[in-house]
Amino acid sequence: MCIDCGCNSHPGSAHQHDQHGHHHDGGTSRTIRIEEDLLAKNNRLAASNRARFRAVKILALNLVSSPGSGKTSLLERTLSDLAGRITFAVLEGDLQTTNDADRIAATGVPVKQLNTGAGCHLDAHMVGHGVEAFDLEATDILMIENVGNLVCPAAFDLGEDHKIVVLSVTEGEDKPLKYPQMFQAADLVLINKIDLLPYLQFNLEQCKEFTRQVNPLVEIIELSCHSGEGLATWYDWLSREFIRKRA
Ligand SMILES: Nc1nc2c(ncn2[C@@H]2O[C@H](COP(=O)(O)OP(=O)(O)O)[C@@H](O)[C@H]2O)c(=O)[nH]1
Ligand SMILES: [Mg+2]
Repeated sequence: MCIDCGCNSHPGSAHQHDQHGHHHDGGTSRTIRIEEDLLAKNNRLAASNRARFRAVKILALNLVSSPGSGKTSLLERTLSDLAGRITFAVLEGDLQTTNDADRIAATGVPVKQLNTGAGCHLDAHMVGHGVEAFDLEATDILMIENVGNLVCPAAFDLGEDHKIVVLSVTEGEDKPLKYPQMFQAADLVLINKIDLLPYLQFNLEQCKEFTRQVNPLVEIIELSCHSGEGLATWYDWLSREFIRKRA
């Protein structure tokens, strides 16, 4: 934990607190050391999660985004539409409440809420314990909905196969440029809420261009959880990655 602000994030030696409105004076080698230890510990636990998921051939996906981009909506749609074809388990990360877990439970899929209190991201330790609630042998895909923000979850490996950014069209097309670490860490970007495009000034092509500027290899799927447009492409991606993992 950072001894200055009590935040569990800010890994690495390039320690900046700008997003919290304060800064370090450069003499905080102890802070940096603690963070390095924390990250190293997280990476060890993530490797252990990954080995566990590999042993039972689970595809593990880490959904990251700003709050409200539609992560839980996407899960609700996906779990219902693919029911009977793919077996899911879901970990729900939020600071407080079991609201999202309750929404997922309504689909009949096993779910566990992880409340981080003041923490701005899930870590590998929480995920390792969280999955103890599930029958992993009977699970095909583990969905992890991370805490909503485009900063901290980028740096914390949970043992997932892929990070997936959900970006909604109401957030503005420049977010990949403003939060490049998150978009660089992702293998897939889902641009959600395209049903709202007629009402917005959102430049979809420019958003995709900005995304590829920071991550040339990333895949991009445009969709709407409400209208259902684009969901078939997302399901194809899921099936492809699941088959790949099983092989
Ligand atoms: N118009 C529209 N609204 C959506 C779509 N997906 C989600 N929403 C709405 O966006 C809000 C936040 O969704 P939620 O799934 O809770 O976002 P999360 O915080 O990322 O989990 C809710 O009011 C949803 O109904 C979509 O495709 N189109
Ligand atoms: Mg949610």
